[in-house]
Amino acid sequence: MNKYHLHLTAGLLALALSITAWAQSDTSVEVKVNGLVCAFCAQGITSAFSKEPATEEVYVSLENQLVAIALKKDMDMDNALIEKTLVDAGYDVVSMERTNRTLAMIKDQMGDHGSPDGGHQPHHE
Ligand SMILES: [Cu+2]
Repeated sequence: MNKYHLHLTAGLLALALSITAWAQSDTSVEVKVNGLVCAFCAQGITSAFSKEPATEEVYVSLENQLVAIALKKDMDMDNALIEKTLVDAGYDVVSMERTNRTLAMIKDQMGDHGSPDGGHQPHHE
């Protein structure tokens, strides 16, 4: 009887934990952009998003033309605001995806080996 009760408690706890995880807001927003060329692009985008209160961390992959924004816990950022920030900075938004992946997971998947050097075109005024 005692043993059975323990198992039931563990089961309920697992269920409660999975519901909590499901109810959580998105972890990151991954945005594919056009026009990312050099490290200055990455810096500009990083600082633009760093001004937003919901931003935890920003990761820019030049190789993959990807901007990933990690959101603070229980905070969110409008898709429209993300798009506007990028468009205002001079980049086109190709696609936007909300995921539960952390920036570390995204970085791992990108397999970026440092930022590409040279080839810096004068696209900044
Ligand atoms: Cu640039």
